[in-house]
Amino acid sequence: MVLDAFSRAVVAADAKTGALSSGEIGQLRNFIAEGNKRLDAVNAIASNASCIVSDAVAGMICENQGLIQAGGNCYPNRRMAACLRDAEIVLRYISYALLAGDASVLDDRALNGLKETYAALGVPTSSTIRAVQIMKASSLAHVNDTNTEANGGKNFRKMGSAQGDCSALTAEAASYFDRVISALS
Ligand SMILES: CCC1=C(C)/C(=C/C2=NC(=C\c3[nH]c(/C=C4\NC(=O)[C@H](C)[C@H]4CC)c(C)c3CCC(=O)O)/C(CCC(=O)O)=C2C)NC1=O
Repeated sequence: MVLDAFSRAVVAADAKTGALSSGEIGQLRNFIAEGNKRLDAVNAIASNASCIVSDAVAGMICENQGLIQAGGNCYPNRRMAACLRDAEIVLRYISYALLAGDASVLDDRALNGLKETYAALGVPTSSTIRAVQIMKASSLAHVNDTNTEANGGKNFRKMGSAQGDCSALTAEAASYFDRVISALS
């Protein structure tokens, strides 16, 4: 079931057949108070998604060129396209989870069964994890506006979001990338 921070609180309260506690309401109040930050973070990932995805897959291949040679899992073009598509799917579901403040959409719609699918198709785990790690690094840089021209090259783009304490949101976003990595490991 796909949940968000609010429906998750309702399900938890219903499971105890009780009302929402003041602690739970306090967490939701914080979720609302920090809402604009969250939307900025989601936008930082969503509006740079094609750059984040292509950079990560290119980096993964650069480090392991056997992937695009005969016998490699990104060869021929059909598999290269499937790989780019999968990285885009994973990043999109991570952005949904960050919007909802809950990992269930990522778990249910993208990760459920993915490890088994990849094993059946011979998609290499270590390479997939490497691509997710690069997407994590560049996504968090965009969220925090710490990306640099040296790494961005001619596509360099600063979000220019208001500066503030984004440590909790950054940790939460990081946890969704880590969740993908542990689901595939
Ligand atoms: C909405 C959720 C959803 C997910 C998550 C999804 C994943 C997914 N990835 C697939 C294939 C694939 N996935 C890859 C990915 C890669 N190969 C590599 O070497 C890299 C490490 C990696 C990219 C980072 C490749 C190459 C295939 C095709 C494999 C093949 O057909 O031999 C397949 C098999 C069917 C197909 O080819 O379309 C599925 C179901 N599909 C979905 O509908």
